[in-house]
Amino acid sequence: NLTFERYHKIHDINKYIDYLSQEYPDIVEIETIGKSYENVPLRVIRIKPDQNATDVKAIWIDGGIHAREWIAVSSVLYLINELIYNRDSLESHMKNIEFHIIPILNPDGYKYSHEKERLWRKNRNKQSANSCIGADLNRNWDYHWGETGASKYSCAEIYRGVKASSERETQAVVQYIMKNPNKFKGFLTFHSYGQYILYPWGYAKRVPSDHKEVHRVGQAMATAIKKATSNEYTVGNSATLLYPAAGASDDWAKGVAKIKYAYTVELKDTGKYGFILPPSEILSTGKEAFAAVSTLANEISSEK
Ligand code: 0X9
Ligand code: ZN
Repeated sequence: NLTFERYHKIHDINKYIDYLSQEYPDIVEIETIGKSYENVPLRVIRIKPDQNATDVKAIWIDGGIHAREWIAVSSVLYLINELIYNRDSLESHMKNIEFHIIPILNPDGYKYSHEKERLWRKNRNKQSANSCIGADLNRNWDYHWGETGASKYSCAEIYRGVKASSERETQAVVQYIMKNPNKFKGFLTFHSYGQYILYPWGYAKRVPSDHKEVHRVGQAMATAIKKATSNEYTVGNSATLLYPAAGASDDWAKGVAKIKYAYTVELKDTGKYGFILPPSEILSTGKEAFAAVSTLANEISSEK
């Protein structure tokens, strides 16, 4: 089992995931959906719905697309743990939801942030001999790619990559979701920090036509978080609340895969520790992530 008292390296996370799939083969399934630039397998953990569930709907969850945001990884691991071990106490309507979860979408960057540079953000792609390393995986998605808030310079922290979907990590997710886009009703990507629940669009200060419902569900997630830990999360349109940034995964999920409820959740904190959130915050932040996920699952399962 995994402790939530410290941040873990990829090797230990993989052992934990292997253990889960061996111990709970009826509930947990693992699929390798591709490889990172440095050939690390990208593994999706599927948590299956109740055996006799009808009208099954899927939710996508990822963490660790940005290397230094360790709390996103630990929170996704925490919620996997909850979904498996507290299965019996989950609200009944959650039982027709199938979760597709990837705790570390950017394993190369994650490793680098552990071993070399704590505040590394991008992946580790060596674009070419005379360029800087790494593309920002959250500027690489094929929806309004390369517009505002993304850079064409390889040395920039928000480098968009050579073209839309140029990175293997992006490609793996795109391929996986696009095999069956209609079954996904929710998309949650965990980041840090700021305590925000953000929804599209992020490429411009513009909202989709269904933004009222999307906002309401976002607000319900924030209310559940508040109930769980008394922390405040602010809900709103990404470009307006934060800044315009094109090519992020949430915009792709909504714009291309047509997943109605797509959110970026910026976890703790609001700036005191920022990316270097102390391990003592892992458990409570995990609870916040789980509160958000169960609220979204409930909303989605009761929607026609
Ligand atoms: O800039 C980002 O990629 C995200 N913030 S972070 O500090 N974790 O890097 C926010 C992305 C919000 N979504 C869109 N702009 N579409
Ligand atoms: Zn981020």
